[in-house]
Amino acid sequence: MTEQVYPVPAELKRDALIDKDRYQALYRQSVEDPDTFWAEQAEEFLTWQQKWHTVSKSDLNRGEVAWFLGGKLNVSVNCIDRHLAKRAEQTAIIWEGDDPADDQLISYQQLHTEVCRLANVLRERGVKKGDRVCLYMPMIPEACYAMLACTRIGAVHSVVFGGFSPDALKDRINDADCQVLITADEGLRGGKKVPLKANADKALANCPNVHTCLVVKRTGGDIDWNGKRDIWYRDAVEAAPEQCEPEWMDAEDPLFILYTSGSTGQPKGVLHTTGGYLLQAAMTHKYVFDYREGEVYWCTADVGWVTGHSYIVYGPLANGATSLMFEGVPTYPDASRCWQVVDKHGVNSFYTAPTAVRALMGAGDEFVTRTSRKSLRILGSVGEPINPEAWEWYYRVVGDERSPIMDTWWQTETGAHMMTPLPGAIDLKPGSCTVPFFGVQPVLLDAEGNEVEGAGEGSLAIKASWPSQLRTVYGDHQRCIDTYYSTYPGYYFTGDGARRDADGYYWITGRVDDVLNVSGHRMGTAEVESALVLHEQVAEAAVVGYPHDIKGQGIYAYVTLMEGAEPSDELKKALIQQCVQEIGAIAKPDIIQWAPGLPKTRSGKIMRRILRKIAANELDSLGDTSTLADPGVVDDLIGNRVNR
Ligand code: 6R9
Repeated sequence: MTEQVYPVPAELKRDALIDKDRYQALYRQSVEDPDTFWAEQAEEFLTWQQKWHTVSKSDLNRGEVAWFLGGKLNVSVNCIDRHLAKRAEQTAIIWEGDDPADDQLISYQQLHTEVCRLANVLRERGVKKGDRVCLYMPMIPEACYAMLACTRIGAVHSVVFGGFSPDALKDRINDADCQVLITADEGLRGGKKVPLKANADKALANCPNVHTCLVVKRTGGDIDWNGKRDIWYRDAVEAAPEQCEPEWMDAEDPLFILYTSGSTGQPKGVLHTTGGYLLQAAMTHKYVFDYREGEVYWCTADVGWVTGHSYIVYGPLANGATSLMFEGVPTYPDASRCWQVVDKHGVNSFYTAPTAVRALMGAGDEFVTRTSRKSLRILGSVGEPINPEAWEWYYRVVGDERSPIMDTWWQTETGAHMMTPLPGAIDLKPGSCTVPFFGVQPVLLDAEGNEVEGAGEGSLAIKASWPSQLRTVYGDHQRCIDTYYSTYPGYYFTGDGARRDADGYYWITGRVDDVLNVSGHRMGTAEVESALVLHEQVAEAAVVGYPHDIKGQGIYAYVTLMEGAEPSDELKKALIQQCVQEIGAIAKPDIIQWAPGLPKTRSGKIMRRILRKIAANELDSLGDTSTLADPGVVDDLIGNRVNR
């Protein structure tokens, strides 16, 4: 890792919203007197219908967290209505379609009408405060309308990424007991169609409680229709009134559920609530991107992930910003697309994932340098550690050495940025997410659970509650406690490891649990393993990550076949298909190695450490293998490694 320092550019030092002194003063206040600090921010950033009586109340030992108790507000009012007096005609959403000729500008006034009408449709279909609504959507404005329409009437949305399979969708719908699904006929990405309605039909065959499926016509492709359940989105919305009274929500009423992967079993429904989440999403959006009125801001994430929730929809719109939403992929029609979009719409901040940066870097500088990009002011990175080489390229070639890179570390569970530079305040080191945001108190814990002082390395935990913290795992608070609060009592445990240098900068070293990060998508090794063992010829499977040039991590699967089953290329294909079917294309193993045996301890536990080393080709650091039940399997696995 390089330790080169990139100081704050002079211009930003002068006029960024937060400079170094202000960062230090505010940070100090935020940890010494958090209630006063957050109360001031909550007044500044949000519009409340009724003020809170208690700023915060938390007990991390029991995973109990609450902010702004007694306060009442509505998210759609904060993201739309309150901006209308000043910016009814300002663009709220710039939609850029998959096809470069396809785009649309949606003003705050139009957004208001769309959201209110859809909210009325949902109410008419019987959706009430607290009910769950599932969204399985392409990246089209209706995804945004649907999220906000839920918030208008106090319904809890659960967005399922459009790349997930029918099975994965079914599990998520049933776990949250959603009774309404909003989807589209087909999605469009990189010129290819995604059969969303067909997938939804398969899922809904096993979701008996879903009575309504609203369908947006995106491509006009052929789809099946269930007259008792399916309704065309446009028809319904056009017949609905344009005004809709907002439901005033308690600050602690649920806002959304978002499923994410952990180290064991089924994905967890991370639950966020209303006031604290919106506050931290808005505040981080403004300060991390140094957002100024009238600017165009673009986050390339999908709304199916938390980054899309907080930084396409809620943070930017709460700030009255112009948020760009992109339907396509960075390499279609070619690797110049992002920079063409930047020039076309005059984008000022651009926020993406390292995997996209690496893929574009691989395509060559020419795709970038043939565009102007002079509107760009701030760059961002999220989802996984950014390797210094990709960082330098992003900074030098994309940003012309003008735009600082905000490497933002956070999680679905944290709701908003937790460690990140601020453009005018924090000098950068490539590969480091630098320092904590206001109110965030990171600690590194050693194997005994003691806090590491000064420079050092350990498990990354957070010592005090922050407003956008997850409140529970939907329907299973014990699982929330077990996952996040019992490893190190009194702390929130992130699942990441990190190093802190002598300047107090943090460097995320990756997950310390069995969670993979493939192209910035989180996936449990256990999920992929369960998909593999569903195949009748598979006896056992062990999945690990290995370093991958573009994706960050690739999926390496060791598969033990049933007695009598023969390894073959067809079987490999069938196993890959099995993962696509059970989870989605993001879960395709990159490498499958046939493993007659797996390295196990005498108590039968698979020693993943060894499998990770073999997959990474790090054979001199296998460590002690003598405690294995059968040390011989290691030689076999090494001998039959798959070349790449
Ligand atoms: C926002 C998001 C969370 C996990 C997290 C960590 C990794 C995210 C990172 C990063 C290093 C960054 N991660 N941002 N690692 N540097 N800037 O990605 O949420 O999908 O829940 O993933 O991603 O391992 O624990 P989520």
